[in-house]
Amino acid sequence: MKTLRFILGDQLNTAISSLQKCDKSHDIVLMCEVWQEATYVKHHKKKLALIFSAMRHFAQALKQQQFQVDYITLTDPHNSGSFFEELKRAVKRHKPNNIVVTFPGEYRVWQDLQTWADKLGITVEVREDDRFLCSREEFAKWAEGRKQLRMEYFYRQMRQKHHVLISNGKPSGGKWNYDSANRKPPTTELNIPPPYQQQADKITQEVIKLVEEKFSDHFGELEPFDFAVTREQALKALHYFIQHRLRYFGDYQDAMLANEPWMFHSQISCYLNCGLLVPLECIKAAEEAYQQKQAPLNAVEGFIRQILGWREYVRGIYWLTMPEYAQANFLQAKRDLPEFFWTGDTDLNCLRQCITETKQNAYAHHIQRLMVLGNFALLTGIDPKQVNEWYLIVYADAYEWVEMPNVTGMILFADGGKLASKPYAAGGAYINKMSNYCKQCRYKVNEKQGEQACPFNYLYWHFLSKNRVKLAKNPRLAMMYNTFDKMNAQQISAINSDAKKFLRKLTKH
Ligand code: FAD
Ligand code: DLZ
Ligand code: SF4
Repeated sequence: MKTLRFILGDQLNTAISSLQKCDKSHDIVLMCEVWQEATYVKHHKKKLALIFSAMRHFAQALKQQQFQVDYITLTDPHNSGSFFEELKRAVKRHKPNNIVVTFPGEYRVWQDLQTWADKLGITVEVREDDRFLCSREEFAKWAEGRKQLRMEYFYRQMRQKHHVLISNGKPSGGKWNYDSANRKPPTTELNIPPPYQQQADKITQEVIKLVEEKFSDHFGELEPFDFAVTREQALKALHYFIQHRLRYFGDYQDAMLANEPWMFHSQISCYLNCGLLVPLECIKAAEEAYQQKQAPLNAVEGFIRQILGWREYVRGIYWLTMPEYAQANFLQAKRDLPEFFWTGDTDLNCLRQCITETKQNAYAHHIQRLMVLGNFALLTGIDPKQVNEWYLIVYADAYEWVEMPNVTGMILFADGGKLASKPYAAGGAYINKMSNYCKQCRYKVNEKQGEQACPFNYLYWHFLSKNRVKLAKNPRLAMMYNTFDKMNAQQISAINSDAKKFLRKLTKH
């Protein structure tokens, strides 16, 4: 019996289900760099370098463990450019009895995969994606019959199931969620440790050259490239975070400072999402730090909630709602994405800062993605398809299963409230409170009207007013609509005229 085990580029872990019970003397592990995956959107150059380098290092590690690996590079003259065609060629070469693959991360690959068995005339066994703690079936069962799906209740169930931060059957410290303790504004005196950096070895240098040559028209800066590319390095990055940053993760989770792209965040999403790390080891490492009194509960719970709660929850929502989710546009947003999302060339300093860092690092932390970039896309009514594509391109951790619920559900409220109970809309005051961006901006955050006024201020009220029919019934927005209704005619007319002027210019960009 000979099995062909197909490992996709985001399944880079020897514990992955498709490698279980591998017969090293007969089975072949297939991995392939394919043009279709590298270009279905024009991924950030750093993301391409990360995936190709991590794939090549993983193949090398498998070979060292005596797996028989068939690795197809992008420049292999026979490379056909797609998963299916490469699989077909591999079947011809190896004549396996069957194929084993782990369930893929994206719907488009799943659709394709379902045709492989018939087209090849060979059994394709699809195994559970064990890079996650909650299976699609388990999530669907949890969601069944619920009027509303809310992350908080899902998260509590996951805490109990995996016995994380639970003592005597109760949540550690007495509360499930310490989010309210995690909103400290930043100060410039913060002593933020430098990020984890990994020097590029020979394999990575080759990949950097490849990306430079073949993908020069893709978004973003390729160098300096200092990502971890092996499991050992990714574990080092995780432990570096636990040791140096976790203790302040909670306090400054929502804070933003110019030229401090990482603040106290972990930078592990790109490793988790390509399989170099698995969620439970990250959660357990943080829990251990709490038990050893190396980090306070608000930090540890906050970090664990992101992985055990949000990460699993958004994946659950994705598989529960696809393919319809990809079409969602509850607010009928239609505006084209402004050109400056690609260049950073805008005089709104908060946007310029976040886009420039995104270009440099293929990274922005959560609040930058949510409350600056996302908030702007929401308030200006940008087409969800274009916003989704942008987020999928620009971040090294972006795969549709995680990117889409965050964009369609969390920032754009395009799913009508399936994922979030209200739109995350905010005026300039929020950005000013949580960052130092406004100090360097040509706009004045405290001004509400006119040429100098911060655009977020009037865009916020314009958004609420424009979408009144769809949003006014939301109890969490009642207070804001009350405030709006107390404004006088002059104020409302100024909001409309400033917003219209700004939006007209934005469209012309
Ligand atoms: P930390 O802040 O240190 O958090 C720890 C971990 O928690 C992350 O590594 C990540 O795995 C997980 N996590 C945190 N928030 C979320 C979330 N909302 N959804 C899922 N996982 C979460 N995350 C991605 O991994 N890929 C994406 O493509 C992606 N797109 C996003 C788009 C938008 C509009 C928004 C608002 C958020 C998006 N996120 C995405 C979630 C989050 O911003 C990133 O996971 C986080 O910024 C990664 O940086 P970090 O590893 O330093 O995270
Ligand atoms: C993201 C990515 C890229 C850029 N390239 C490849 C590749 O060449 N070969 C591969 O196996 N996987 C790649 N990936 C990851 C896949 O896109 C990912 O496995 C699917 O999106 C399913 O989640
Ligand atoms: Fe952004 Fe407004 Fe602050 Fe300028 S003033 S940085 S546009 S929030």
